[in-house]
Amino acid sequence: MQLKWSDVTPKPLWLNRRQLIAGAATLLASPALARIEAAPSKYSSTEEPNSLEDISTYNNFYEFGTGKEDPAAYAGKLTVDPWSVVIDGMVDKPGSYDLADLVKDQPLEERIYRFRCVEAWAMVVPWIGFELAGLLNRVGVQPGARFVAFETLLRPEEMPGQSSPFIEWPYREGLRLDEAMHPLTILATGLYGEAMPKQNGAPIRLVVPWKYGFKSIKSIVRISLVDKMPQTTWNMLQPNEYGFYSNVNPHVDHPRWSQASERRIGAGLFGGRQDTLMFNGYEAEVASMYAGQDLAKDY
Ligand SMILES: Nc1nc2c(c(=O)[nH]1)N[C@H]1C(S)=C(S)[C@@H](COP(=O)(O)O)O[C@H]1N2
Ligand SMILES: [Mo]
Repeated sequence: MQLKWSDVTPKPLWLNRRQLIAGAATLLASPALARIEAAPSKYSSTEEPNSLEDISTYNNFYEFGTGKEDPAAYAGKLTVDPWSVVIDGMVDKPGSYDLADLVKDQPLEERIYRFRCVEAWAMVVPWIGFELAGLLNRVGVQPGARFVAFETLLRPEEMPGQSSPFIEWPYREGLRLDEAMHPLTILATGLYGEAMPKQNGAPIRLVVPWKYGFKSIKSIVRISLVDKMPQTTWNMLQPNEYGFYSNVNPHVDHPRWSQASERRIGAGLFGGRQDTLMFNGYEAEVASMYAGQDLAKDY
């Protein structure tokens, strides 16, 4: 049985969210707002999500510019249908998969996750997605694979930011295999019960809630199972500031600013700074993966 959002959410909250959605609907790229039915997840945070407006107008997506408002302004041009994802490297069933085939049979859930950018702001987002592990199990990970590498679309005609040589395109990211297989790691195809807004990484993006936001790569076109730690965009740019792991850690500062606290976007009058939690609040679930590692060294 598929549960609906309204079956599991107290009504006032639900109405409130629906009103927010109605108010911000014009921000969404897709003209046909077909609601996605997704079961709620036991992994969800109990925090109230940010508004759809906050989530879709304050973004980092350097393919569309470096300003927080650039993605909402310029991502509309991106063609997201058709879309395919190449899965290659150390897998039993490599290939170029049409997005619909890739998502088919993967149990979609709504997962409300805290999201923490390395720039020390945070949001709470109601993602729609499925576990990356489900997909990796379907394509069959071979024994020698130790890492998963991801790449974003390279299409400068539709992504004006890619004409800037500041980043060596395409944007890339990577996870260790155990991180990729962790049940908190999802591929998201929507948020707030709708298809993913383009500025948030349509049609499919990674979400790794215990890591800084830049690990959550958008508009993915390639997933490769590899035996060596892959290169990642921010590490290539500034290795002393952005490591491979990039776990949210209030005790390890960025060289140019503190990571001990964060600003909740849209918190308004009641907001302000709050203390950052170890692993962004997911310590109980993920800390054991890093037992024995010096996280000041493996930042
Ligand atoms: N391809 C791509 N993915 C990306 C980025 C980017 O510039 N390009 N920015 C990252 C950063 S720094 C953050 S904080 C998050 C922002 O996600 P959001 O805009 O959905 O909040 O996306 C990440 N994924
Ligand atoms: Mo970020």
